[in-house]
Amino acid sequence: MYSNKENVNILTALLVRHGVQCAVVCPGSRNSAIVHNLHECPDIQCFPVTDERSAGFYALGMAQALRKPVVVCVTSGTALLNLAPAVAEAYYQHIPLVAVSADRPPQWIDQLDGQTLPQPDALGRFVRKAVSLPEPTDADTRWYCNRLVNEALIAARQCGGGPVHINVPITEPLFEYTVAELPQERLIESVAADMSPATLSHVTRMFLQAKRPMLITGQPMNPLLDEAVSLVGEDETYIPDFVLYIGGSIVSKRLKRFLRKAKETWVVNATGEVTDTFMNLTHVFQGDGEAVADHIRFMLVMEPHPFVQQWDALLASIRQQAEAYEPVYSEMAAVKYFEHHVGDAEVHYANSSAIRLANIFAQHPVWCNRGVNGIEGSLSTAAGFSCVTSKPVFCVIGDLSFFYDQNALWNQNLKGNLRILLLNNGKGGIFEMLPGLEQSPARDAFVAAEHHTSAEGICQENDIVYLSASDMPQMRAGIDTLLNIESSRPVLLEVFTSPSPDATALQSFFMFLDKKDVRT
Ligand SMILES: Cc1ncc(C[n+]2csc(CCOP(=O)(O)OP(=O)(O)O)c2C)c(N)n1
Ligand SMILES: [Mg+2]
Repeated sequence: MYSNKENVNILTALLVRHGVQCAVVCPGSRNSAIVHNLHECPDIQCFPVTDERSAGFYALGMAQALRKPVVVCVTSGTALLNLAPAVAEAYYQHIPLVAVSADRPPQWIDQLDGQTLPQPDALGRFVRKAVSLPEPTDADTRWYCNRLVNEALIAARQCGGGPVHINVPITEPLFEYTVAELPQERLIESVAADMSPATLSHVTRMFLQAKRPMLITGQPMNPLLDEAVSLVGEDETYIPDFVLYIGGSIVSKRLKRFLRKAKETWVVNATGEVTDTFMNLTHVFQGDGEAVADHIRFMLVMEPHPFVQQWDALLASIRQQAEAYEPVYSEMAAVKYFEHHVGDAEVHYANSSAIRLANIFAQHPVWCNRGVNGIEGSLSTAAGFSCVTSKPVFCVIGDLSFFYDQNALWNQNLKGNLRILLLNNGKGGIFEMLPGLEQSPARDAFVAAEHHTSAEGICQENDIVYLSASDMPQMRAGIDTLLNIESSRPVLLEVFTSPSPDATALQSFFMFLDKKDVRT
């Protein structure tokens, strides 16, 4: 039996019709009618997560894995505000996260009623669309409710996808489950326009005819480009005149500065928005950037371009040097060894040093919350991802990011396919690498939040298999175990390093490259 709240039933029926399969649900009484319905519905699987901030990132990870909209359902009040970080991340990653909040009826807002705040636009600019459903009383309001839900679920998938917010006011009594069937709801379908073949061939021709074209894709990573740009220095022969930028954010500041030297950039993205990252944008095309990139790569195989070849040779040579470089025991040594052995798995990297090291050593696409670069949800995103796949899911993460998001592990749905490589250097090691900051006596204790915490207790509490390593042989053996051990529960390897060898391993790598002068 379903709830007797009509807007909740219309919402549930339309979630099913729009293909939603998974919902992350958070505890609460106001949203219990929605949670009840989602659970009752045979087409939707529910995953409980208590901390809404973590729940939002769980849903983000699931939507990444499934490539479909995923619901996160919260109760009223601050519960909704706790979704903001994940929603902002989803906005910039173009992930169809559907935030569903229960609310009091509008007449009770700002009347000092409990757990109440103005909810309808609370997620502000970080959602593609926000709707607040009526509680239907007649055919007109029923139609309105249906239309609003359709509008929101269409917006979640339009223009490359993005988060939306559906606010659901529910009048008491809340707990009556008397409806046998969900209503037959009208589905409104939206069909996106493709980029025209003429536009595709125009963009491709511009690329191939340019003297020095460069394709920058939207992955969280641009493997080795940071190192390449540092080596190239002022050498004009490497500066592109035409950049084709396929959206997404770029990790390396150095790379961004370098691409600002190009004469012009053309952008292809799903929304058609102006993202003038390199300050030389002249054209924006609305379309599927990855499809354009694939087409250009295909054309380059048939018709190799000397400038692209020059860059490919440089990157291949740096790749060789990266393989040859033997870092001292450090985070870098751990990521290098891990990437050497992980094969083609789903790997989530947290922000800070982890993703920077992935940029050097990973030779496959990786996941990273690079939309807004927050450190707060990486573990939850990987955990959510792991719940909806049977493939192994790895999360490579620094200590501050890990302890911040430890609630991700407080979850009985986790399975043995979640594997965590925790790089514990006792602080935000990244702050060791910011020239000038060492002059501040506040650096270690207050900016980098130095600590002596280990994950062992957290693992014990949450039934996570715990491994640790404090030197090179232990780290290698630990990673071998992390990659291969059979386990029905998640496994975590905590690699203890110190920030100063972590920093020197990276600096020596750049010096090693410089000496080799890998330019051809
Ligand atoms: C929500 C949030 N708060 C603060 C920051 C700023 N910040 C960026 S990196 C970093 C340190 C991360 O430390 P850790 O996870 O230990 O990684 P390490 O730098 O040691 O590799 C911080 C605090 C952020 N990106 N996001
Ligand atoms: Mg750290």
